[in-house]
Amino acid sequence: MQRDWREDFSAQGYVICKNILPPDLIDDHVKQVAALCTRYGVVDTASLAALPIETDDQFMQAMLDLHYRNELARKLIFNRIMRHMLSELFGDEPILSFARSSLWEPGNMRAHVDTAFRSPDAPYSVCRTWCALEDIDPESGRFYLIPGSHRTLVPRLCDEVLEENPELLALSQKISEEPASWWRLFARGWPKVNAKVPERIDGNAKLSFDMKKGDVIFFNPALVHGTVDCLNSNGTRKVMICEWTTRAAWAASGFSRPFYEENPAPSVEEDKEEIEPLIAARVAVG
Ligand SMILES: O=C(O)CCC(=O)C(=O)O
Ligand SMILES: [Fe+2]
Repeated sequence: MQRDWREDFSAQGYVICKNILPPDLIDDHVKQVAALCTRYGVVDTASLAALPIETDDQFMQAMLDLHYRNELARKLIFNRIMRHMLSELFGDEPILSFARSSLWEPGNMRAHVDTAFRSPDAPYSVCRTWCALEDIDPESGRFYLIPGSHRTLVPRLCDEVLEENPELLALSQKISEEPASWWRLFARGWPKVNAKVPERIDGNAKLSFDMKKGDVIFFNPALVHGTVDCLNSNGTRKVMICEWTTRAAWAASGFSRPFYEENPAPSVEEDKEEIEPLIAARVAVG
């Protein structure tokens, strides 16, 4: 029998699902993203880097809004396979925390974690998807991750941060009677954990992937990841990044803005027969 992809996700912290986003939808979405970029005068890496900080903030807000509100973008984001896998991971309907696309942004991102003191399990329920919107040119800076680091390195760094910061330790001890404490612990503790990451990783353990248009990496944001240095700053790098959670986790987070979910939500049971064979055929077991 084929291994359950959820076991891989749990042990390695990620799973790659090949070819799940339809190319025609991707093309239409990329056109809309390109039109938005043009409106802000962003036509390549250099013009993106040259945006004044206030314009850059407005540009980012407009980019997030496009993903929240545009029907076409939502069709792409709320892909049935993607939703089904997230439902299975969370044991609950996924909602979108945010999504954004970029066309040029060279990764050049040092090793980091996107979260600490949180996981894909309830009550935190957090997962990210890194979606290739084109065949990614290796020279543009591939995404890499360190398999298993969410289980090995990162819990150790979290323990160190608790030891070094008694106020965070006190927060962590309050979580069982005061569930909202996890959000405070995350907000204050994550930057401290993150600061330790680059010096503590084994650079040889970085694993990067040949990502083709429509492929998606699902990853635990507590897994160490980053981007390989970009060698060609004239190339494109078309990527959509989404963060997912659940309604319950969102409510606990104290975020004031509304969250986004597809409506009506298909039932997981209804989807099961049709979608599970599609997932089994597409998951690349690493
Ligand atoms: O752009 C990249 O490849 C890095 C993305 C990243 O760090 C993330 O999705 O959390
Ligand atoms: Fe990240």
